[in-house]
Amino acid sequence: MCGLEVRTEGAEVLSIKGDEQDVYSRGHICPKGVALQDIHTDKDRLKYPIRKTPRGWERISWEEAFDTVEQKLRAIQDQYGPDAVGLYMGNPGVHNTGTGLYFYDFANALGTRNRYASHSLDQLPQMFVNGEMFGHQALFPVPDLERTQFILVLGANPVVSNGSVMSTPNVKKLLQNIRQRQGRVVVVDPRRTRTAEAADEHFFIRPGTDVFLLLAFVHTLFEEELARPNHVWRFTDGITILKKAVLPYSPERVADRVQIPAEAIRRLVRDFAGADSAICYGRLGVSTQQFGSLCHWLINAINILTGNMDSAGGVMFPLPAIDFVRLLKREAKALRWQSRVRGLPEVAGDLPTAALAEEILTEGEGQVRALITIAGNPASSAPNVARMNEALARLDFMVAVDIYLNETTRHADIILPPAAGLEVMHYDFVLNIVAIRNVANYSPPVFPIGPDQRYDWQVLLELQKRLERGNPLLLKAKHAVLSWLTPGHRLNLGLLFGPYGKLGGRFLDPNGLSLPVLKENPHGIDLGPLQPCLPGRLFTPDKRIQLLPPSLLPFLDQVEAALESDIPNGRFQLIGRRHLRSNNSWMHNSKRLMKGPPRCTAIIHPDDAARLQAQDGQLVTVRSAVGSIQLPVEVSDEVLPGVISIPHGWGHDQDGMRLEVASWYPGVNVNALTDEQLTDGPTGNAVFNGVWVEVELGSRLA
Ligand SMILES: Nc1nc2c(c(=O)[nH]1)N[C@H]1C(S)=C(S)[C@@H](COP(=O)(O)OP(=O)(O)OC[C@H]3O[C@@H](n4cnc5c(=O)[nH]c(N)nc54)[C@H](O)[C@@H]3O)O[C@H]1N2
Ligand SMILES: Nc1nc2c(c(=O)[nH]1)N[C@H]1C(S)=C(S)[C@@H](COP(=O)(O)OP(=O)(O)OC[C@H]3O[C@@H](n4cnc5c(=O)[nH]c(N)nc54)[C@H](O)[C@@H]3O)O[C@H]1N2
Ligand SMILES: [Mo]
Repeated sequence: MCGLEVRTEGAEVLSIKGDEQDVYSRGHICPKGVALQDIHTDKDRLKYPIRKTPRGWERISWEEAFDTVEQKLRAIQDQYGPDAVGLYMGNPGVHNTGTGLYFYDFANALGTRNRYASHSLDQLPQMFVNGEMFGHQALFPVPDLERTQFILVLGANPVVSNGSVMSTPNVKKLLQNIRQRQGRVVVVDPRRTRTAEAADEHFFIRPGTDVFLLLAFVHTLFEEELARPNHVWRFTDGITILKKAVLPYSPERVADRVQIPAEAIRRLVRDFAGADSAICYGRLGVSTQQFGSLCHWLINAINILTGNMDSAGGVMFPLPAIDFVRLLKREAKALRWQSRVRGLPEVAGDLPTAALAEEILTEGEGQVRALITIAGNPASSAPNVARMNEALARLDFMVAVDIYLNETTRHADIILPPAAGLEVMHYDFVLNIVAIRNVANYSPPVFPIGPDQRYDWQVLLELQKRLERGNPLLLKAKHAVLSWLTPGHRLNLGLLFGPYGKLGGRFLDPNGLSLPVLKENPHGIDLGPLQPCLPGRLFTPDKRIQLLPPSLLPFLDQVEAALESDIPNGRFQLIGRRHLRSNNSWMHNSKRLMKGPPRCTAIIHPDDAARLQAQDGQLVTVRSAVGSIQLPVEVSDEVLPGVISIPHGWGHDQDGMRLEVASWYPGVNVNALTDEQLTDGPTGNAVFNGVWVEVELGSRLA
């Protein structure tokens, strides 16, 4: 979402800088923005379709590629039914305007219930709780970072990640501003991250125990009568049952388990409740753990109980220029079907990715026999990659819409590479639903594409035309309309009829938005800070909020059992780590991003290092219930004793990949350790944090 100033000469990039005049990012840029140049010129980036043959990969025409995909996938669906073709959509899908605009039509046309996405490796618990409390999975409460007097950050490192479900450039500056206006920044994390360093206070927490801390937080709000109403209480039900539910969880009871003293928890609650405005914000670290959904539910409850939901300086709901939340209303459902093998739930049309491998590997009716991946790398990003690799290798047919030959796409029979990066236009219609201000910004493509290239939306539309079933005449008419509705038309319609549009919220207003208006404003249009909008924007049928959604109740019993269970002795708990110059698995082919000391290391505390007799740089073996890896150790008191921090997105030494720079710095894949059978109860979301592992010095294999 950073505005960029790209200087070019002919087909060459001269420089990429932050756009000083951008209404949102005001000149901010991170190293990945600059590295767009490397993606653009990367000789390994695919630009035309390739097919796997016994002699290796060979180039084929788009026509031939589409013909083959059509014939193979149709045959499989004819024989085994629509669900036999699986679909996996990865993270860059939401960062590519064309992919986002055409994905849902395509997915619906494919008609499979075996749809998977990277959000079940990420924020699905948050989405599920949004659905249960606010009636729509995509209605995210977003920190009003520019006006708050207090932010409590749990399991997020926004200084490095640029804020997730709080999309904003320059988080560091915004946190500094809070402190400058006498506000407070408090971080709860098993590791002293760069965000923790930028905070007033950092509490180390034992991984996976946030649910206890949050229960104790709510307990204390009630016990010390610190709850404070705002307008949201008028349409909120269940305060009394919540009070009863949290009664057993006093700070004194949970303190040892979370490793934060009871008095510190009580003081934190008092500070938070006493602030003029406050935000309880939790992200990936609390989402991808065993009680992810409960954590996000409690975070919402804390914001509601302290009068910080839908109020300035608290958490608020964006109203983007293209109201993607409203447009997705039809998709905002959950629990309509389950995965075949393990019965994991559907949310918003997707099944959890943790179920994908077994759906491919388990024979019988309803088995996934073919797979389409779009901008996804599950062989790197999903838990238990050994099993994922086994599954992908077993498919009858696989097609990848992707720009690289990597850990996942090497399993494909055909790769359909779309244009990307500087070649495509951009409008953040997805990310604006989680932005800290309402803004609208359109970027034209910097470069035209070559005659042999295709845009992502062209690829998806062509696949839809070839694979959709129904009355041929009706389909012909439908596809003609879809072909006429170019991405530009779609954006323009979304803007025109949107909340600020000339034909929508600002009817006949000459300043109302449309695509031409955005094109005249290359630095973007600021639509102002987030505004209170409840109960109007709720999607619950009765326009009320359930403070304790009934679907979560059964999982509270599991929390009680977990709190009473013993902790294994001498073992470590695994946590993840993001780096400013990495982006999940796919930006490691840029030399400029790969500079510096090795990053794929295991950080452990000096006490643990002493116990293992391990020194900086020595190899350790890390073993879990599903696999083991060897990597160099980094000794630092930035992590809690008993914690081991390993980044994801590495392990680029698999056979059959074509990523030269990445292969010089392969690292190892931490998801060889994570277990796809371990998931968040209500959603089936993957668990990456808090996984128990054993660590020993040396590279002895099990
Ligand atoms: N252990 C552990 N595992 C994790 C995480 C963690 O913290 N720890 N994080 C999780 C999270 S939050 C996420 S979101 C997932 C991500 O999971 P995925 O989305 O499956 O993986 P990515 O690494 O983002 O891979 C993106 C893919 O998109 C391709 N690509 C890049 N740009 C484009 C483009 O413009 N068009 C197309 N068509 N393809 C493109 C890349 O080549 C790559 O194959 O990983 C999850 N996995
Ligand atoms: N530079 C960079 N930026 C990125 C990405 C990237 O790969 N690189 N990925 C993008 C994506 S896909 C996403 S989803 C976002 C994620 O953005 P964030 O949500 O900010 O995620 P992380 O940076 O992984 O931070 C998670 C934090 O949780 C901590 N943690 C781990 N376990 C626990 C626990 O049990 N309790 C608590 N309280 N904390 C815990 C970890 O130590 C870590 O500091 O970042 C996005 N931005
Ligand atoms: Mo993510």
